[in-house]
Parts: sequence; C-alpha cells; structure tokens
Amino acid sequence: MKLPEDKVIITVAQTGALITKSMNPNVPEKPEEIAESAYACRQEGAAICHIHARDEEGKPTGAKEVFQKIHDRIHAKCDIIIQDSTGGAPNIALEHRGDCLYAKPEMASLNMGTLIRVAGPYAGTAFLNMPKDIEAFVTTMRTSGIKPEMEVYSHAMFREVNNVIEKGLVERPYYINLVLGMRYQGAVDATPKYLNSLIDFLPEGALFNVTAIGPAQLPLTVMGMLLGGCVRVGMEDNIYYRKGELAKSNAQLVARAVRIARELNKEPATPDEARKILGLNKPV
Ligand code: KMH
Ligand code: ZN
Repeated sequence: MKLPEDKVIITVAQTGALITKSMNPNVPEKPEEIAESAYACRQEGAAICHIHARDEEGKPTGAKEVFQKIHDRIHAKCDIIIQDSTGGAPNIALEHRGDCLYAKPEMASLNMGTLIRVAGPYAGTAFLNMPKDIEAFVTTMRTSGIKPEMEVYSHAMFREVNNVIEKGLVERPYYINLVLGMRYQGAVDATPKYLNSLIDFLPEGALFNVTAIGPAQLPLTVMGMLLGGCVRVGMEDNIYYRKGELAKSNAQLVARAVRIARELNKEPATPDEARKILGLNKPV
C-alpha cells in the first residue's frame, strides 16, 4: 500500500515514559502542557500525537482519568488525532497498560514483541508483549473502534504482525511503526540498512511509519520520507534539536520535519486527511 506521493503523515511523540524535565525542561508532562504542546504541533503540521501520561509528580501513569483529562484538553484545542500508548512504562503493570483504551483514543500503539531492558534502573526486566497480550490488546481496540499502530522493533516481530492479520484482528491499511535504535535487547539499530530491510518485510496492505531514537531521528525520518513512509518525531525519542542543543519544544521538531517534507514536495497530511488515509473512525 502506498501513501500518496505528495503527502506525509507526521506523528509527534511528545512525552514518553523515560524522559524527565531534568533531561530536557521542555518536555510536557501535565495534561495542560501536553495539550498546549499538541496544539502547537498541530499548528506546525503534525496530524497525530502519541500520548503517555504522567501523575502529579511526573511519574508515568496508566490511569484512565489522566488520559481522559489529556484527551479533553486536546479536543478542546484542536482536531489532532490522539494515539495513546499501550506500551506504557516500566512502572506500569501489564494489566494496566490498556486502561488508556477506556478513554477512547482514535488510535493506540500495539507493541509486537517482547524486549529486554539492558540499561538504566530497569535493566534486566522485560517489556513484555507475549502473543496472548498482543491479541488481548488488539481485541479491545477492535471492539472499541480504535486503530492500532503496530510497533515493530525487529524483523522477528513480523511473525506477530502476520498472526493478527491472519486472525482478522486488524484492518487495512495495516499501520506499522518501524522503531529503530531502542537500546533494548531484541531491537535493531538505527541504520539505513536495517530500515531498508524492515521495509522488505512489510505485509501487503501496510503503510509504514519511521521512528528512530536519539541522533538517528533526523536522518532516518528523512530517509523514511524519501522511501514513501510516514514519520514520527518528538522528545519521547530524541530530546535534542542538534548535537549539544536541547529541543526547545516538540513543535520545533515537527516544524523541521515539515520544512524537509516541503523541500521533498510533500505536504503534511491534516488530521482529517490522515483519518481518510488510515481509515479511522471519526471521534464520537
Ligand atoms: N518508546 C518508543 C520507542 C509505545 O509507547 O507503545 C516506542 C513506543 C511504544 O512509543
Ligand atoms: Zn510511546
């Protein structure tokens, strides 16, 4: 499946689970900050915002009420597509990672395999996504009309992609996020060769998005656009604008992606254009 050549869908991942204000003071954490930043990113050309929630102390939370607050504040400001994370964070138990789905986002992430954390305070723990967990998440999404974005971190994860396709649990166009450069065991590095070879494994009927971590965000998102994909930028994956210079905002990273897209004769899709391309149900 092909994205129209003159379009790119830009997702912004603004907050994530692991970035703190001590790493970059501009990371939005509170619902008001997340909504304000989503609005600024929408103004710059983002069509989708990928959401992680934080509690009052800035710790990741899976609480539905916090996701609901974030949704309400974003909806009050703009029409950007909300995509909640079911990947959550290391401190959110697997049984609670899907609680955000009760806040009824239009989209949600669906992680397609298990990874092992190898560094930091959670080293040695698993980011667990067993086949039964994937099927449970996607079944809830399906019954709630939520479009999954399938997160693929290595070639082996296409087995699970094919499993949910074969079981009829996802609909075309399959939206697959190729995530490169996670410092986890089981995830591929962020190199052009890995990106090209992941694209080779896309099932028929799939649209792809490129998410690259850290300094690879800029070059691999440019490559993603050149190869006809969608792209994700934002501080969840990269807190710098360039080497040694922290990003001032998520909108600054979106604005750069849009400038590059336009140099390549591509316009950023509006949220409504992205809804059409992805076959999303209109928000209720
Ligand atoms: N942190 C990203 C590299 C999720 O939230 O479900 C992957 C991600 C997954 O965004
Ligand atoms: Zn995420």
